[in-house]
Amino acid sequence: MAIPKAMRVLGGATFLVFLFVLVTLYRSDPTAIKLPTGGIKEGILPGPRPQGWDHDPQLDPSGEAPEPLRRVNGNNYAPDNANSDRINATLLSLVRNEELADMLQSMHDLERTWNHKFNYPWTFFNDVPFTDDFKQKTTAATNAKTSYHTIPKAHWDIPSWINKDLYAASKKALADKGVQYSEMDSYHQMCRWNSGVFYQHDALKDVQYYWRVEPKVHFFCGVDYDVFRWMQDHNKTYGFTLTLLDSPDSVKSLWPETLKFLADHPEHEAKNNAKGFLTEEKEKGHNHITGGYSTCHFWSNFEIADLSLWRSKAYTQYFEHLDKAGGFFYERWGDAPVHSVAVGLFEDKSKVHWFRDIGYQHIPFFNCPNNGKCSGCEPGRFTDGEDWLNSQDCRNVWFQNAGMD
Ligand SMILES: Nc1nc2c(ncn2[C@@H]2O[C@H](COP(=O)(O)OP(=O)(O)OP(=O)(O)O)[C@@H](O)[C@H]2O)c(=O)[nH]1
Ligand SMILES: [Mg+2]
Repeated sequence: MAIPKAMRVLGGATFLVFLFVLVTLYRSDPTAIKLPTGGIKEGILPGPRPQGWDHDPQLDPSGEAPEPLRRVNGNNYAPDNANSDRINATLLSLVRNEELADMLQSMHDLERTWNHKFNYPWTFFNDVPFTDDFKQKTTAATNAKTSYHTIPKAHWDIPSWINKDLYAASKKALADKGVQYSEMDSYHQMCRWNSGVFYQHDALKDVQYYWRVEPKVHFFCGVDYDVFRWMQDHNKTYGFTLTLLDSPDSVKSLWPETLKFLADHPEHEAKNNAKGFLTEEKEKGHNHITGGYSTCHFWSNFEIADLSLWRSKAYTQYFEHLDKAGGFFYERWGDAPVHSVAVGLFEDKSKVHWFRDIGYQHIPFFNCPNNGKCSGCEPGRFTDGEDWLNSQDCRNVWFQNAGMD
């Protein structure tokens, strides 16, 4: 039976529309996620959501970071390949001998999800020598090279210009205000070392990129591209997974000191900076205590960065200024707010990247993508702690100021 012409035309047009929709869907970039907007929908996840979000962006299906992506091909990333495609980069851990079991747990997760493919070396630091047991067991946990370094006293000790009486009085005052770890000398020393000293160690003098890994963290998602090469190929200098609020009392004078530094060195402020991330009031009252700092910071227990950032003139002078001001001891400045303020001011914000595809947990917060390569975490769950912890999420402030790249 012959089909009438009108029907044939209609059928052809329907087919063309169908083809167009199919091609559009196929070509759309799954990583180009829009910032969720709208009112808070009850019952999606517990706890208060960041202002302006109706759901966590990690609930949206996501894929890998944008091309180009360097992948394993034959033996190009084999551990003993002297001409491998690895670049000058390392996994880096400051850790105590007593944290061996927790370190092995972090290593197993990162090796399983990523590093058994790419075999980047592990570089371990400690303020005392590593035990043989620590060395043997961590070496056995990877096929990649491992190296172990004791931090020189000059890098770790409390600097000579710190006034001991003032420091003792400050520790007590901060502890009375409930600032966590403020009475532990080692915590202050660790924060100072992670802020501006670690890259001065000889072991890192020829290294360009590092991925900081703490004991007792989790990685949930298979990642099939060379993350360091990705940073280099995409002109990124700083990568993060989570951003949070900090205790304002721990950084009371960080922003005022930063403003003093900027007044002397206006040339260091980047044109396309992310100052709004640092100054928008996210939590009522914080900016009043801190003299204008939101306390939003990249949570630096996860940090993938280019060491040229910290070796730059801007950061070298900035760290020197902060170190002399003494707030690593008279307050409890963390390396997270110090690095974040520097990145937010001195770096072009387009060089900062949110690794949405790296599933990560440091108690009590998660970065958990909605992605078939992840297991062991719940997409879009920000914390498994108490509900109020959801309000500590600063990602929306970053996304609003710099986008989701
Ligand atoms: N060798 C050594 N490592 C330290 C010292 N203090 C801290 N670290 C390491 O520095 C990193 C950060 O210390 P944490 O105690 O985890 O600090 P935090 O992440 O702010 O605190 P938590 O929320 O309790 O994990 C970890 O990798 C520790 O193993 C120290 O005195 N010596
Ligand atoms: Mg920790």
